[in-house]
Amino acid sequence: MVASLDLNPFDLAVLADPFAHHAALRDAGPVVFLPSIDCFAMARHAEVQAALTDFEIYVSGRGVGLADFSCEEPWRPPSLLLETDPPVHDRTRGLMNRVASLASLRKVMPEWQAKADALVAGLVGHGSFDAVPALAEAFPLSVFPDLIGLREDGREHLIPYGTVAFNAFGPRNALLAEAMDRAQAATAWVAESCQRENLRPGGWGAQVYAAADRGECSPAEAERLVRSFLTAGVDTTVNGIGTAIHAFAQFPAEWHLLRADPSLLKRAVEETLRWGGTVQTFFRTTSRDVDVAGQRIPEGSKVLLFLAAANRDPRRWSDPDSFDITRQASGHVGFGFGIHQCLGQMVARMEAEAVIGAMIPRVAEIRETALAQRRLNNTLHAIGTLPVEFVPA
Ligand code: 4MI
Repeated sequence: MVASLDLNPFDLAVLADPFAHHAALRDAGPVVFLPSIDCFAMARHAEVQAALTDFEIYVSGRGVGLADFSCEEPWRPPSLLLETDPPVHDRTRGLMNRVASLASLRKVMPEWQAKADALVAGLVGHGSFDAVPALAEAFPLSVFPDLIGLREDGREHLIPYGTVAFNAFGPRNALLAEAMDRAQAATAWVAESCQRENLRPGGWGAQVYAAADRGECSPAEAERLVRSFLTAGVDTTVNGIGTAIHAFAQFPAEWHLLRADPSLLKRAVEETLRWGGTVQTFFRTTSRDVDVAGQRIPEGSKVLLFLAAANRDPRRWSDPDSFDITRQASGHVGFGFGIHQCLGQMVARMEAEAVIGAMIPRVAEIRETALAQRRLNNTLHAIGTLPVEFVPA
């Protein structure tokens, strides 16, 4: 018998403090049933990683949110990466891997670092400010749209669009309804921005259309693949960077350690990915009956994978709730695992390294001047405001 747990992961109180509920989820068993949403769930690192690895049983093509696309209408045409299984997934992913190359990122890194340096320099010693708009949003918005080659006007729509998309993986609750109401103009802007004529030559968007010209996908597929960049690439890094700054504000000893040894930067970024839990959860759907640790999950079940709980599973990590930049955090599932593992992970790491790297020589102390506030979201552990002061070095 699979243990049942009386917990609704999309209750506002749970979304406000998800980590408080993870131990109960992990301790209930390798698999638990959540009657509140009629889904199975896994929250231990070993089982989450195994499910993400087994893409044939735990499929994505029926949606990676609560809705089962085999019987419910998706809120938008499904992603050709995230919500698609092999063989189509492997073709689209291969094409996108070639576009989102490390070589093209290395080329822009000096420019990104200069932008981060200037942004941080302008915030140091100016008293209290909200690090969410001033840094966590400002930096990604200053580099990512240019990388894709988006038009200049309307880039402010990217964040509300992401908010809808990540809420839409959950139930049709008030969070989703409110995000939808706010994002009508954003949805139209994103749709237009994915069209070939609106993408600058040389950007990643134009390169997806170049792949279509070579016959690697159709023009209609190219349009939808560009949409993946716009959906996945902004809200995630905004909240990841916000969470990283918040982590260092809460753990000043780690900030001092990083300043004393900047060679820890990459390790520190990886630890923020493990500890932070920006992407809390994703679903899969079982393509057939499956036994997990002797417990049966029937075909067609939605399985909620708690990535953030896996990343703090004491069965896998020692002292998992402590933010420790010297630990070996690789092996976390913050970017997922297996064939769907984050396509943009190097972009995300490079953005975080640029911002934190800019802060290291300039910011002696990160002081929280008021309590940070969350922006509740069905998928993201999002930060709404982060009032801080950067004490100059
Ligand atoms: C993991 S976040 C994410 C990834 C991909 C897409 C959206 C969100 C997409 O639209 O392909």
